[in-house]
Amino acid sequence: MNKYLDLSPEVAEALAGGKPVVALESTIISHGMPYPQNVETALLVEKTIRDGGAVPATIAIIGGRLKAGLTPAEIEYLGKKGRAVAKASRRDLPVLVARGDDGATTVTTTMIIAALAGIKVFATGGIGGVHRGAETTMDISADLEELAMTPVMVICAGAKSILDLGLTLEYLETKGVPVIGYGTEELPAFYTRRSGFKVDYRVDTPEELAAAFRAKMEMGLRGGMLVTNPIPEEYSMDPAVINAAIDEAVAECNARGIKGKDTTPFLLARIKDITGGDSLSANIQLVLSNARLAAATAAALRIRV
Ligand code: PSU
Ligand code: MN
Repeated sequence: MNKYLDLSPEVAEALAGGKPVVALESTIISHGMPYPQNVETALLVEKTIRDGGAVPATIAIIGGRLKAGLTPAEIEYLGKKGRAVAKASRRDLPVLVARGDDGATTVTTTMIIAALAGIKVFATGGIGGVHRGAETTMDISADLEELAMTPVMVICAGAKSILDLGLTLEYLETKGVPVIGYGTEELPAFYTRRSGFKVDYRVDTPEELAAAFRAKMEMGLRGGMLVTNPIPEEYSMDPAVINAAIDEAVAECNARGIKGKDTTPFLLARIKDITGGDSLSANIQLVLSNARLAAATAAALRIRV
């Protein structure tokens, strides 16, 4: 095992016994939601995965150690510290680890640590992508490069239209990342089920997701797979309301000159404030829905289909 990696006893036992395991990220806890809803949601997501017959492995960097599987006290610690925890992407790992610091893992670093641990399925809310205006800012999330190179299936609810969804899909196509719609032909836009953009393939069962991912691995094709699972209808938001909030948040971000790694956390927090918390409850529900699908898919991946 990698000398920088610590598996919790529960995760170590599950992996050794070939039980299904689902990775979870921690930036969604520290930077993606306010305290205490972030901690409540993280624990509820873990419970949902256990109820689905899999073992949750929440991933973070604590005291310079790469952790797969956190205790409730560690989740509380990250949630309370919130945005004071470093948001750790690929480029941040060397210094954070060498210094013995804490880091909240993004989709990128959660994929890296999941792969080191041997975990194949990862559930989250939304991924990073190509930002609006990237043709001048060059702000493209490292999440897309990680999907191109690291063998983990990421189950999300699509991407928020804080991003340029069309360019994000073009980038993923160039990098050879399959974009699958779960039960849909259309890329979901996180808070809403529709975006106007098509996914590469529609898949309707966890078994089909597992079979496609297994085929990719067995052919030796580098990289992961992106599964986009639309928010359950009953929790989806009014597109006019959410898109107005997103446009306002993006305009404010540009006006304030916010850049780099601060952009996404700023936008997420502003959208939540502008929508008066409605977006937070939609966010929580879509993460739970992704956790259910991930547990079923991790289970299907163990069985030959
Ligand atoms: N998008 C969301 N919610 C999130 C994130 C993105 O809708 O919580 C977080 C994830 O951790 C993702 C990261 O990997 O932000 C992307 O940050 P950036 O855009 O700086 O790459
Ligand atoms: Mn960026």
